[in-house]
Amino acid sequence: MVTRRQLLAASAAGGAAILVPAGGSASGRALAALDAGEIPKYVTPLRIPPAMPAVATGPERDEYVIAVRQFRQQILPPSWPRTTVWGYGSTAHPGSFGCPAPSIVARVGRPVRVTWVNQLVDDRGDYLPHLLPVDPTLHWANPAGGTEYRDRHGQSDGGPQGYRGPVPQVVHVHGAHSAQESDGHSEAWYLPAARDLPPDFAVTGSAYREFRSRFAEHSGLRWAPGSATFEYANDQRSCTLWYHDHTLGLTRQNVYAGPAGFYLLSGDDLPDAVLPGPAPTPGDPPNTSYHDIPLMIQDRSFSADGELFYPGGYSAHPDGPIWVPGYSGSTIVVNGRTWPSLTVQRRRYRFRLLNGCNSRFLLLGVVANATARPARPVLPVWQIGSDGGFLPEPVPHERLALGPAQRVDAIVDFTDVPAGTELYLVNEGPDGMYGGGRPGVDFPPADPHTTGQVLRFVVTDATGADPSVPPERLQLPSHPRLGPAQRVRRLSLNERISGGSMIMLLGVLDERGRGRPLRWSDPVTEQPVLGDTEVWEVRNFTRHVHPVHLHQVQFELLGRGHSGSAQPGPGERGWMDTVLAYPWEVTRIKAHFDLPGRYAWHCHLLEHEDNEMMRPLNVLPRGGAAAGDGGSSGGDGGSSGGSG
Ligand SMILES: [Cu+2]
Repeated sequence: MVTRRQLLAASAAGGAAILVPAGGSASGRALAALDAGEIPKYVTPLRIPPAMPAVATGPERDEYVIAVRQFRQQILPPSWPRTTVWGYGSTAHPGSFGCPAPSIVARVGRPVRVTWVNQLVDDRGDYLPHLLPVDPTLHWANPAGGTEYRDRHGQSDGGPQGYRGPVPQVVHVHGAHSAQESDGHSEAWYLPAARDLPPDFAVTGSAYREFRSRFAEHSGLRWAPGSATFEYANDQRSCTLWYHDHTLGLTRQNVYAGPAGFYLLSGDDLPDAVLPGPAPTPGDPPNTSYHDIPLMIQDRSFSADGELFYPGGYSAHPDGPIWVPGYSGSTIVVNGRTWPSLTVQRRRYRFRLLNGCNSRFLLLGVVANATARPARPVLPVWQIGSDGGFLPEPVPHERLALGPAQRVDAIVDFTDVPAGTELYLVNEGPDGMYGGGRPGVDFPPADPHTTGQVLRFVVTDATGADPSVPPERLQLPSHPRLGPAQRVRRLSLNERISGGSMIMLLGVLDERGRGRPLRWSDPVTEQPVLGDTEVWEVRNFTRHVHPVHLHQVQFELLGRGHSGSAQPGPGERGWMDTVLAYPWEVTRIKAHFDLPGRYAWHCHLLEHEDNEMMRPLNVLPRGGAAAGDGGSSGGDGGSSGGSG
């Protein structure tokens, strides 16, 4: 009998894009998918996440208490059903919960302390099960395994929704230079402090207790049950970060259910008014107009009743809900609403673009005709920054590539656009997996009538002068580049059949230059020494583009291409925490590791990350020898180009 896993593996092997049709069937509950083509576009204004209210702003730090809760939000247009989601908000401000959550507004050099509380409980304090089907057979948090079998493969009970127990959570601020105990390690999860936790369940992940002790040691503060307190030093450059869940083997569903927000770090950038502003700040009066706007772009599918749809729950197969190798939603959601509209004045706007999709790649442009393909851009998107801060100089893009988890800090200048004009942010990325190349040539672009559209701009006259500097004349702050590397690591991205599925694995290179795939629990190989700078050469042996993310660091891209020596694109010459590794290429990055302890590096296609495409990254104290395979000592390595 051919299992569904084998079918999925076969279609993955055939390079077919996304494998699972939206909508479901069988197992009694026939649930129609909502037809994305019937959802009216541009009928709701863009929601701009406000600033997260702090509970204290003392002389030493800002303090927040932020919970994740379940609530309903109007994501589809008004008169359509509301959607049950999860999202973050301040426990002191019940009205603050949203998808995306309010943005944490932080200053360089001023620490932020957040107590993150898992409040996925109902009114009586009983735990809420997941909104989406959960595959318990992956290597995942597995609370039902008890302390002995947590953070391991679990067992299926054959139910169509899989694991229905209390849901683990742990928050990672993506791109932050965080101490290990505050990084949101995948095995530092915690269940809600619910009344009815089953007594034999593990209530925390296997790393929680160690990190709780470390945090208590230097702060004197002990984490309460159902929570973790993390501190962010903000000792990095001004940049656009974001926060989201990072639970082992469950990140894809935890993020898809909604909880995510921006973490906007500023302070060492440019004098006021050089860049378009303002952005939301705490206590803004209503109707403040903002010219620095974060845009969290996500794809989601819905059932006919307006609830989130993610595949796996309605399988007729006795295996029950299963992991899928990738999923692209049928609608585009920006800041928590499908296809919103933004009225802009004839002036410059700064947009913090984030691809918050699980596995969809975006190729964005600003056009006058929303459905014409190839898209004909009418305004450049001026990129001024990447994940970790400003570029050396502004870069105009007609078509901007944005992989999952990547951010682009951008300026769009509407000054010369006649009032009354309607423009569109469109997407020519694929509706399935991305292997690189050009839309319309190497792959069909996303459906121009649905996922090929993102946001509408309606241009109006300016109500005041625009003091910001035109992007073509902007001088951006410069930052020193990293010094020479002490070590070169040769790493790999690999495909393997496992349990009937094609899965993706990180790994090292063997002595003959072949990929040697490794899983999350294999012996640690990436162990830089504290204070060292390393070059990582990541060879991609798969047919897919993978967004490779390292925790702790912002790195430099040195080169890519077959030998790793092709120059990075102009938009890739700044600091990054997530880099696109193209098929059959070597992606060469350089990073400086200056915090000791246990971290991770992984693919940020969340379906890949959740099924073993993640590896430990342990920074060893100085004095010990750098350990692990795949490394060679000395210099920037044999490949030419890009000493940085
Ligand atoms: Cu991947």
